[in-house]
Amino acid sequence: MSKLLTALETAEWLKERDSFLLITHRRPDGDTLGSAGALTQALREYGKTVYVLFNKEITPRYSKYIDDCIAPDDFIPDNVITVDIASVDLFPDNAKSYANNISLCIDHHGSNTMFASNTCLNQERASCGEVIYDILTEILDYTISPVVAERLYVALSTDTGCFMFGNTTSNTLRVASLLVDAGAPIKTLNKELFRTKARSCIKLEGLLNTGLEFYFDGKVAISSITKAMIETTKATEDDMDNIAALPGAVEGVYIGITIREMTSPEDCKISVRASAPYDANEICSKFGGGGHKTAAGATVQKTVSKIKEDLLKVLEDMF
Ligand SMILES: [Mn+2]
Repeated sequence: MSKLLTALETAEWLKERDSFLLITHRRPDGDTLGSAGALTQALREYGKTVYVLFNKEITPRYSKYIDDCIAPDDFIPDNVITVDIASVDLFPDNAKSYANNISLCIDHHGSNTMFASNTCLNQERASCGEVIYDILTEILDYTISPVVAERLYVALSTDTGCFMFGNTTSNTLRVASLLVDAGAPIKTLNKELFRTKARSCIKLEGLLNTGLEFYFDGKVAISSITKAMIETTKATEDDMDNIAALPGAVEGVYIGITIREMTSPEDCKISVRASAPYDANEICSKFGGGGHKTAAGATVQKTVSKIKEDLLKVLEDMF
């Protein structure tokens, strides 16, 4: 059984201990990396030894927020902490050996499986970065530095689509404004993260826009990304960072679904974005995945066309 800790108890827990290794999730996003980079920096400023386990899927977009945190190969931690990870299935391969030995899990996913000895979970928070913020502000003799503010802003802003997704709360905006006061350079960050796209990204989006399929009176849009499309456009992981939001951006669409071929035609990732009354987590749980009401995902060992068939059957029951 995992022990649930409040933000205050987590702050105390961290103060009493030292020598931490942080783990980020597979296909790391701005939230897991920004959270890990911020917590590492803050605890180092507080005098602790902290590193982040190397994650081979870190993309150039986020590397600058995490590069100075990466653990040397010979680092043996006393405490292993996960950030923004709902279950051990989301561990990168090189983190699997720690799976039964996680001292603390810091997360905001309602689907968290309580795999750690201690868990600081707040599913009211839009991002793990906000949970980290809650914890850091409970360390009374610590003040958030500009570097920590910048990294937390990366976490908050990316998990909320620059504060535009339905998960954004007054708390998200309040914390963001406090991060601006603490020195987060929002002009640069917003331009880099939300108003700049590589040419390869624009090309892939062009293909996906053309290929969009609509169902149930246009309430559902499905986008399929094949390996061939990725190869012809030379799209990178970075380019596809926010691609799951694309079908949901069409007028009248309540459920936007992206099916992407991963390592082989029979290895696909489904990403679902939904707005009320529909529930993305409910849809993805039918495929062994999960997440939030507004955004969820699953990995399925079937072809794109078979998954589409299965999805339409699940959706039929909802419409
Ligand atoms: Mn997150």
